[in-house]
Amino acid sequence: MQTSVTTIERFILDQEDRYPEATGELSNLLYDIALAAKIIAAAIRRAGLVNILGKQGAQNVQGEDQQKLDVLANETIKNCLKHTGRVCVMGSEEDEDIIPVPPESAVGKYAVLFDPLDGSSNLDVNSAVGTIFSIHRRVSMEGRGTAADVLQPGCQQVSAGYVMYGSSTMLVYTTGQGAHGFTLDPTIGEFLLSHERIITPRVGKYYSVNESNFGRWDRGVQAAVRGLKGDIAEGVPPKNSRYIGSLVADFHRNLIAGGVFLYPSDSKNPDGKLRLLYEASPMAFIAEQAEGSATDGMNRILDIVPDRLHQRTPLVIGSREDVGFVADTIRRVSSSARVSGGVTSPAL
Ligand code: AHM
Ligand code: MG
Repeated sequence: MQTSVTTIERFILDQEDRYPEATGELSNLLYDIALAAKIIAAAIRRAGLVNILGKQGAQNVQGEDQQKLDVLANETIKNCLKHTGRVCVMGSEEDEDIIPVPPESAVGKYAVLFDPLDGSSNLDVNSAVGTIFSIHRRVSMEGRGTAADVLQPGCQQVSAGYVMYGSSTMLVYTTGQGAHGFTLDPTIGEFLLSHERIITPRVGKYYSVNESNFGRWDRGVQAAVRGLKGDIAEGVPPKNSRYIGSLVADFHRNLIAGGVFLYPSDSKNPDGKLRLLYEASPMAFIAEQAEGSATDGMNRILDIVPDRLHQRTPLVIGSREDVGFVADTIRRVSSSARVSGGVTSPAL
């Protein structure tokens, strides 16, 4: 039996000790999120046994069916954060508008954005789902939080992370000092350090994309995906395909094993499908901290200045050289299509 372990609490405190000016508020906020993750993980484990799987009967603001666990996860995170005095405003995939903390609560200095249960269409088939979060320091000067506090570019994040509810529950986070992973030990209810300072391979084994959209992509994206398969002369050595349809699980696998995930725009989703503020940006922060990269095809994801809460973006993320190959191919094919009068979109 191992007697020396590093809990997430101890790890966060050790990191904070390097900053004499730190007040501990961010560390406590990260514990609040870890607590919410444990509650959600427990609910997901029980989901097959009690009748909480399935649709809630409502649609969320994106027009998608809400699953009961989506609702539970969303409420759990809000309840774990709103009375702590550490948060001024929240933004969730499941809520149309920003969520300032209630009037009776103390107002804190952080804005938190989250996708409470990403990939939830996988729940009914017992596959991995996740929670994604992004933390910004408030920029509004007084009162409860405002839209300006959540509408900040990803490069201003003070922390970001995700929780993957898979065969085990893992939490990966960064505060800008590397990306670190913790695995939940269900017997003691603690997240224990299992992946310190994750570095993703520069070139990956896998490419991950929903290829059923192939006919809806522009020629640049089609060429890039053919290139990843090793099907074109200018391509890379052939990669294996892996796609679950759960961003957290697809991203996590590629982060550890190396690979590139892409969700480009297509004729049905001209701005892409994934959300900038609580899906792409936090994952991009983790990817860069692990020496990977993330782009929308033209711009670094972390540089995009948002103008609305549920803004979507094309996303190419993962191993640095693979992301570069995809972006270069799209730009090259798109510009040659423009020269020859072909129709193609400027970004992914
Ligand atoms: P969700 O937040 O409603 O679950 O949607 C986001 C999910 C991502 O996890 C995943 O990468 C993507 O949608 C899969 O989309 P598709 O089924 O079109 O491949
Ligand atoms: Mg999502």
